[in-house]
Amino acid sequence: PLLLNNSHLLLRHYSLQRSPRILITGGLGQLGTQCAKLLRAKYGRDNVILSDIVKPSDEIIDAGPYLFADILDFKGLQKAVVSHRIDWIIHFSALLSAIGEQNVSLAIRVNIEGMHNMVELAKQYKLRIFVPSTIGAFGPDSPRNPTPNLTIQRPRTIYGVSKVHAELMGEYYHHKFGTDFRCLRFPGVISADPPGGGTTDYAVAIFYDALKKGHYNCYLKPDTMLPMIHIKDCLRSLMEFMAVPEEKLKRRVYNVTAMSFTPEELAEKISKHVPQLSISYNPDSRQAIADDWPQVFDDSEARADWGWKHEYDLDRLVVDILKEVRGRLNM
Ligand code: AKB
Repeated sequence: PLLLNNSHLLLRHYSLQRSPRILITGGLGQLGTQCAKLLRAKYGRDNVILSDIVKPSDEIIDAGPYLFADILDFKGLQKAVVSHRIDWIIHFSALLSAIGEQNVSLAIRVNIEGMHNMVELAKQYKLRIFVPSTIGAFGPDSPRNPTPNLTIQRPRTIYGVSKVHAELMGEYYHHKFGTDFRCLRFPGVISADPPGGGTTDYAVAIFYDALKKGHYNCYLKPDTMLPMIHIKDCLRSLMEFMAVPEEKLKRRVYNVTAMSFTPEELAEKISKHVPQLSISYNPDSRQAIADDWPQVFDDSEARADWGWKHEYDLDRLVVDILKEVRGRLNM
Protein backbone atom coordinates (compact mmCIF):
# COMPACT_ATOMS: atom_id res chain seq x y z
CA PRO A 1 0.00 0.00 0.00
CA LEU A 2 2.89 2.30 0.75
CA LEU A 3 4.27 1.84 -2.76
CA LEU A 4 0.87 2.35 -4.31
CA ASN A 5 0.36 5.50 -2.30
CA ASN A 6 3.75 6.83 -3.29
CA SER A 7 3.30 6.20 -6.98
CA HIS A 8 -0.13 7.79 -6.79
CA LEU A 9 1.40 10.85 -5.15
CA LEU A 10 4.18 10.96 -7.71
CA LEU A 11 1.68 10.76 -10.54
CA ARG A 12 -0.40 13.51 -8.99
CA HIS A 13 2.69 15.61 -8.51
CA TYR A 14 3.68 15.05 -12.14
CA SER A 15 0.30 15.89 -13.52
CA LEU A 16 0.19 19.14 -11.56
CA GLN A 17 3.73 20.17 -12.47
CA ARG A 18 3.93 19.59 -16.20
CA SER A 19 3.05 22.26 -18.74
CA PRO A 20 -0.56 22.35 -19.87
CA ARG A 21 -1.32 21.23 -23.43
CA ILE A 22 -3.36 23.94 -25.09
CA LEU A 23 -5.69 23.92 -28.10
CA ILE A 24 -6.44 27.28 -29.77
CA THR A 25 -9.54 27.46 -31.99
CA GLY A 26 -9.97 30.13 -34.67
CA GLY A 27 -6.19 30.15 -34.66
CA LEU A 28 -5.75 32.07 -37.92
CA GLY A 29 -7.76 35.10 -36.81
CA GLN A 30 -6.38 38.35 -35.40
CA LEU A 31 -5.21 36.91 -32.06
CA GLY A 32 -4.35 33.25 -32.72
CA THR A 33 -0.83 33.22 -34.12
CA GLN A 34 0.58 35.82 -31.72
CA CYS A 35 -1.15 34.06 -28.83
CA ALA A 36 0.38 30.72 -29.87
CA LYS A 37 3.81 32.37 -30.05
CA LEU A 38 3.57 33.64 -26.47
CA LEU A 39 2.12 30.43 -25.09
CA ARG A 40 4.79 28.36 -26.88
CA ALA A 41 7.52 30.51 -25.36
CA LYS A 42 6.07 29.83 -21.90
CA TYR A 43 4.74 26.26 -22.13
CA GLY A 44 6.83 24.70 -24.93
CA ARG A 45 6.39 24.66 -28.70
CA ASP A 46 4.69 21.28 -28.95
CA ASN A 47 2.28 21.91 -26.07
CA VAL A 48 0.38 24.57 -28.01
CA ILE A 49 -1.75 23.45 -30.95
CA LEU A 50 -3.20 26.01 -33.27
CA SER A 51 -6.37 25.01 -35.10
CA ASP A 52 -8.71 26.42 -37.71
CA ILE A 53 -10.59 25.35 -40.84
CA VAL A 54 -8.29 27.47 -43.02
CA LYS A 55 -5.31 26.10 -44.99
CA PRO A 56 -2.20 27.33 -43.18
CA SER A 57 0.89 29.01 -44.68
CA ASP A 58 4.36 27.43 -44.47
CA GLU A 59 5.20 29.94 -41.77
CA ILE A 60 2.33 28.71 -39.56
CA ILE A 61 3.37 25.08 -40.01
CA ASP A 62 7.03 25.86 -39.29
CA ALA A 63 6.09 27.66 -36.06
CA GLY A 64 4.49 24.62 -34.37
CA PRO A 65 1.66 22.06 -34.38
CA TYR A 66 -1.39 22.91 -36.48
CA LEU A 67 -4.67 21.00 -36.81
CA PHE A 68 -7.84 21.15 -38.85
CA ALA A 69 -10.61 21.54 -36.27
CA ASP A 70 -14.19 22.54 -37.00
CA ILE A 71 -15.87 23.88 -33.85
CA LEU A 72 -19.24 22.70 -35.20
CA ASP A 73 -18.04 19.08 -35.32
CA PHE A 74 -18.23 17.75 -31.75
CA LYS A 75 -16.73 14.31 -32.53
CA GLY A 76 -13.81 15.91 -34.33
CA LEU A 77 -13.20 18.12 -31.29
CA GLN A 78 -13.33 15.11 -28.95
CA LYS A 79 -10.79 13.40 -31.17
CA ALA A 80 -8.45 16.41 -31.06
CA VAL A 81 -8.70 16.68 -27.25
CA VAL A 82 -8.14 12.96 -26.70
CA SER A 83 -5.36 12.37 -29.18
CA HIS A 84 -3.41 15.46 -28.13
CA ARG A 85 -4.28 15.10 -24.45
CA ILE A 86 -5.46 18.71 -24.23
CA ASP A 87 -5.75 20.44 -20.84
CA TRP A 88 -6.73 23.98 -21.82
CA ILE A 89 -8.81 25.42 -24.65
CA ILE A 90 -8.56 28.96 -25.94
CA HIS A 91 -11.66 29.44 -28.01
CA PHE A 92 -11.17 32.34 -30.42
CA SER A 93 -13.51 31.27 -33.26
CA ALA A 94 -16.25 33.86 -33.75
CA LEU A 95 -17.81 36.18 -36.30
CA LEU A 96 -17.21 39.78 -35.15
CA SER A 97 -19.79 42.56 -34.81
CA ALA A 98 -20.03 44.05 -38.31
CA ILE A 99 -19.69 40.79 -40.26
CA GLY A 100 -22.17 39.08 -37.89
CA GLU A 101 -24.86 41.58 -38.91
CA GLN A 102 -24.26 40.62 -42.57
CA ASN A 103 -24.69 36.92 -41.82
CA VAL A 104 -26.84 36.37 -38.76
CA SER A 105 -27.52 32.65 -39.23
CA LEU A 106 -23.82 31.85 -39.65
CA ALA A 107 -23.03 33.98 -36.59
CA ILE A 108 -25.59 32.01 -34.58
CA ARG A 109 -24.01 28.73 -35.68
CA VAL A 110 -20.40 29.74 -35.12
CA ASN A 111 -20.78 31.94 -32.03
CA ILE A 112 -23.57 30.11 -30.20
CA GLU A 113 -23.53 26.46 -31.37
CA GLY A 114 -19.73 26.54 -31.50
CA MET A 115 -19.60 27.81 -27.92
CA HIS A 116 -22.01 25.06 -26.81
CA ASN A 117 -19.63 22.47 -28.24
CA MET A 118 -16.58 23.99 -26.60
CA VAL A 119 -18.06 24.38 -23.13
CA GLU A 120 -19.49 20.86 -23.26
CA LEU A 121 -16.07 19.57 -24.31
CA ALA A 122 -14.50 21.42 -21.40
CA LYS A 123 -17.00 19.81 -19.04
CA GLN A 124 -16.53 16.27 -20.38
CA TYR A 125 -12.73 16.37 -20.32
CA LYS A 126 -12.33 18.73 -17.32
CA LEU A 127 -10.50 21.36 -19.33
CA ARG A 128 -9.75 24.94 -18.41
CA ILE A 129 -11.49 27.01 -21.10
CA PHE A 130 -10.95 30.62 -22.11
CA VAL A 131 -13.52 32.43 -24.24
CA PRO A 132 -13.08 36.11 -25.09
CA SER A 133 -16.06 38.40 -24.66
CA THR A 134 -16.16 42.03 -25.73
CA ILE A 135 -17.29 45.60 -25.17
CA GLY A 136 -19.92 44.54 -27.73
CA ALA A 137 -21.65 42.53 -24.99
CA PHE A 138 -23.10 45.86 -23.80
CA GLY A 139 -25.83 47.89 -25.43
CA PRO A 140 -27.83 51.11 -25.36
CA ASP A 141 -29.17 50.49 -21.84
CA SER A 142 -25.71 49.98 -20.31
CA PRO A 143 -23.83 52.89 -18.73
CA ARG A 144 -21.22 53.94 -21.31
CA ASN A 145 -18.80 56.08 -19.37
CA PRO A 146 -17.64 54.17 -17.46
CA THR A 147 -19.06 50.68 -18.07
CA PRO A 148 -18.59 48.59 -14.91
CA ASN A 149 -17.93 44.85 -14.74
CA LEU A 150 -21.44 44.07 -13.57
CA THR A 151 -24.25 46.06 -15.18
CA ILE A 152 -27.17 45.88 -17.63
CA GLN A 153 -26.32 43.99 -20.85
CA ARG A 154 -28.89 44.26 -23.65
CA PRO A 155 -26.72 44.28 -26.81
CA ARG A 156 -28.33 44.88 -30.20
CA THR A 157 -25.94 42.93 -32.44
CA ILE A 158 -25.95 39.16 -32.89
CA TYR A 159 -22.27 39.25 -31.92
CA GLY A 160 -23.12 40.94 -28.62
CA VAL A 161 -26.05 38.62 -27.96
CA SER A 162 -23.86 35.57 -28.65
CA LYS A 163 -21.15 36.87 -26.30
CA VAL A 164 -23.58 37.53 -23.44
CA HIS A 165 -24.83 34.01 -24.08
CA ALA A 166 -21.26 32.68 -23.91
CA GLU A 167 -20.63 34.52 -20.63
CA LEU A 168 -23.81 33.12 -19.09
CA MET A 169 -23.25 29.58 -20.39
CA GLY A 170 -19.71 29.58 -19.04
CA GLU A 171 -20.79 30.88 -15.65
CA TYR A 172 -23.58 28.32 -15.57
CA TYR A 173 -21.22 25.42 -16.41
CA HIS A 174 -18.88 26.65 -13.72
CA HIS A 175 -21.66 26.85 -11.16
CA LYS A 176 -23.35 23.57 -12.11
CA PHE A 177 -20.42 21.32 -13.08
CA GLY A 178 -17.35 23.10 -11.72
CA THR A 179 -15.98 23.78 -15.22
CA ASP A 180 -12.97 26.10 -15.07
CA PHE A 181 -14.44 28.70 -17.44
CA ARG A 182 -12.58 31.99 -17.82
CA CYS A 183 -13.60 35.00 -19.86
CA LEU A 184 -12.19 38.47 -20.49
CA ARG A 185 -14.21 41.20 -22.16
CA PHE A 186 -11.79 42.81 -24.61
CA PRO A 187 -12.05 46.26 -26.16
CA GLY A 188 -10.88 46.90 -29.76
CA VAL A 189 -7.56 45.11 -30.22
CA ILE A 190 -4.89 46.91 -32.24
CA SER A 191 -2.29 44.83 -34.04
CA ALA A 192 -0.39 44.79 -37.32
CA ASP A 193 -2.31 41.59 -38.20
CA PRO A 194 -5.61 42.78 -39.61
CA PRO A 195 -8.82 41.85 -37.77
CA GLY A 196 -11.83 40.90 -39.88
CA GLY A 197 -15.33 42.26 -39.69
CA GLY A 198 -15.26 44.27 -36.47
CA THR A 199 -16.49 47.77 -35.64
CA THR A 200 -13.14 48.78 -34.12
CA ASP A 201 -11.16 47.65 -37.23
CA TYR A 202 -10.67 51.28 -38.34
CA ALA A 203 -7.99 51.62 -35.68
CA VAL A 204 -5.85 49.04 -37.53
CA ALA A 205 -6.75 50.01 -41.11
CA ILE A 206 -5.77 53.65 -40.51
CA PHE A 207 -2.11 52.64 -39.96
CA TYR A 208 -1.92 50.83 -43.31
CA ASP A 209 -3.67 53.57 -45.27
CA ALA A 210 -1.64 56.31 -43.56
CA LEU A 211 1.61 54.68 -44.69
CA LYS A 212 0.43 53.45 -48.10
CA LYS A 213 -1.76 56.35 -49.28
CA GLY A 214 -1.35 59.20 -46.80
CA HIS A 215 -5.14 59.25 -46.52
CA TYR A 216 -7.75 57.36 -44.54
CA ASN A 217 -11.49 57.34 -45.14
CA CYS A 218 -13.04 56.51 -41.78
CA TYR A 219 -16.40 54.76 -41.44
CA LEU A 220 -16.96 56.21 -37.95
CA LYS A 221 -17.57 59.85 -36.99
CA PRO A 222 -14.50 61.77 -35.71
CA ASP A 223 -15.71 61.90 -32.09
CA THR A 224 -16.70 58.21 -31.67
CA MET A 225 -14.91 57.20 -28.49
CA LEU A 226 -14.23 53.48 -27.96
CA PRO A 227 -12.04 51.50 -25.53
CA MET A 228 -8.92 49.96 -27.10
CA ILE A 229 -5.86 47.84 -26.24
CA HIS A 230 -2.54 46.93 -27.90
CA ILE A 231 -2.45 43.25 -28.89
CA LYS A 232 0.60 42.70 -26.66
CA ASP A 233 -1.32 43.92 -23.60
CA CYS A 234 -4.41 41.99 -24.68
CA LEU A 235 -2.55 38.68 -24.97
CA ARG A 236 -0.57 39.33 -21.80
CA SER A 237 -3.87 39.81 -19.94
CA LEU A 238 -5.02 36.45 -21.32
CA MET A 239 -1.78 34.67 -20.36
CA GLU A 240 -1.79 36.13 -16.85
CA PHE A 241 -5.49 35.42 -16.35
CA MET A 242 -5.12 31.78 -17.44
CA ALA A 243 -2.31 31.29 -14.92
CA VAL A 244 -4.26 32.67 -11.92
CA PRO A 245 -5.01 29.86 -9.41
CA GLU A 246 -8.75 29.14 -9.46
CA GLU A 247 -9.30 30.02 -5.82
CA LYS A 248 -8.05 33.57 -6.45
CA LEU A 249 -10.75 34.38 -9.00
CA LYS A 250 -13.70 36.28 -7.55
CA ARG A 251 -15.62 36.04 -10.81
CA ARG A 252 -15.41 34.27 -14.15
CA VAL A 253 -15.84 37.27 -16.44
CA TYR A 254 -13.72 40.42 -16.22
CA ASN A 255 -13.52 43.67 -18.19
CA VAL A 256 -9.99 44.54 -19.35
CA THR A 257 -8.84 47.62 -21.23
CA ALA A 258 -5.96 50.02 -21.68
CA MET A 259 -7.27 53.34 -23.09
CA SER A 260 -10.10 55.08 -24.91
CA PHE A 261 -9.78 57.36 -27.94
CA THR A 262 -11.67 58.70 -30.97
CA PRO A 263 -10.72 58.41 -34.68
CA GLU A 264 -9.80 62.10 -34.60
CA GLU A 265 -7.44 61.64 -31.65
CA LEU A 266 -5.82 58.57 -33.21
CA ALA A 267 -5.31 60.35 -36.55
CA GLU A 268 -3.73 63.29 -34.76
CA LYS A 269 -1.25 61.03 -32.95
CA ILE A 270 -0.37 59.16 -36.16
CA SER A 271 0.12 62.43 -38.06
CA LYS A 272 2.91 63.36 -35.62
CA HIS A 273 4.89 60.53 -37.30
CA VAL A 274 3.22 60.62 -40.75
CA PRO A 275 2.72 64.37 -41.35
CA GLN A 276 1.11 63.91 -44.80
CA LEU A 277 -1.86 61.98 -43.30
CA SER A 278 -5.30 63.36 -44.11
CA ILE A 279 -8.57 61.83 -42.98
CA SER A 280 -12.17 61.97 -44.24
CA TYR A 281 -15.28 60.67 -42.48
CA ASN A 282 -18.08 58.69 -44.11
CA PRO A 283 -20.03 56.91 -41.36
CA ASP A 284 -21.73 53.66 -42.39
CA SER A 285 -23.77 51.01 -40.55
CA ARG A 286 -20.91 50.44 -38.10
CA GLN A 287 -21.57 53.88 -36.59
CA ALA A 288 -24.86 52.65 -35.09
CA ILE A 289 -23.04 49.69 -33.52
CA ALA A 290 -20.32 51.90 -32.02
CA ASP A 291 -22.92 54.35 -30.68
CA ASP A 292 -24.35 51.61 -28.42
CA TRP A 293 -20.98 50.48 -27.05
CA PRO A 294 -18.99 51.57 -23.98
CA GLN A 295 -16.85 54.68 -24.36
CA VAL A 296 -14.78 54.08 -21.24
CA PHE A 297 -14.41 50.58 -19.88
CA ASP A 298 -14.02 50.06 -16.13
CA ASP A 299 -11.56 47.21 -15.57
CA SER A 300 -10.84 48.00 -11.91
CA GLU A 301 -11.97 44.53 -10.79
CA ALA A 302 -9.38 42.78 -12.99
CA ARG A 303 -6.75 45.19 -11.65
CA ALA A 304 -7.75 44.52 -8.04
CA ASP A 305 -8.39 40.75 -8.19
CA TRP A 306 -5.48 39.44 -10.26
CA GLY A 307 -3.22 42.41 -10.84
CA TRP A 308 -4.09 43.38 -14.42
CA LYS A 309 -2.06 46.39 -15.61
CA HIS A 310 -1.68 47.68 -19.17
CA GLU A 311 1.70 48.81 -20.51
CA TYR A 312 0.78 50.55 -23.77
CA ASP A 313 -0.87 53.97 -23.74
CA LEU A 314 -1.86 55.71 -26.99
CA ASP A 315 1.56 57.32 -27.64
CA ARG A 316 3.46 54.07 -27.17
CA LEU A 317 0.89 52.11 -29.17
CA VAL A 318 1.16 54.43 -32.18
CA VAL A 319 4.97 54.23 -32.26
CA ASP A 320 4.93 50.44 -31.97
CA ILE A 321 2.17 49.71 -34.51
CA LEU A 322 3.68 52.13 -37.05
CA LYS A 323 7.00 50.30 -36.74
CA GLU A 324 5.31 46.89 -37.18
CA VAL A 325 3.23 48.01 -40.15
CA ARG A 326 6.26 49.65 -41.82
CA GLY A 327 8.02 46.29 -41.48
CA ARG A 328 5.08 44.46 -43.11
CA LEU A 329 5.02 46.99 -45.96
CA ASN A 330 8.82 46.80 -46.37
CA MET A 331 9.10 50.56 -45.85
C1 AKB B 1 -15.47 44.21 -32.98
O1 AKB B 1 -15.29 45.41 -33.31
O2 AKB B 1 -16.44 43.55 -33.33
C2 AKB B 1 -14.43 43.57 -32.09
C3 AKB B 1 -14.81 43.75 -30.66
C4 AKB B 1 -14.66 45.06 -30.01
O3 AKB B 1 -15.22 42.82 -30.04
N1 AKB B 1 -13.15 44.12 -32.36
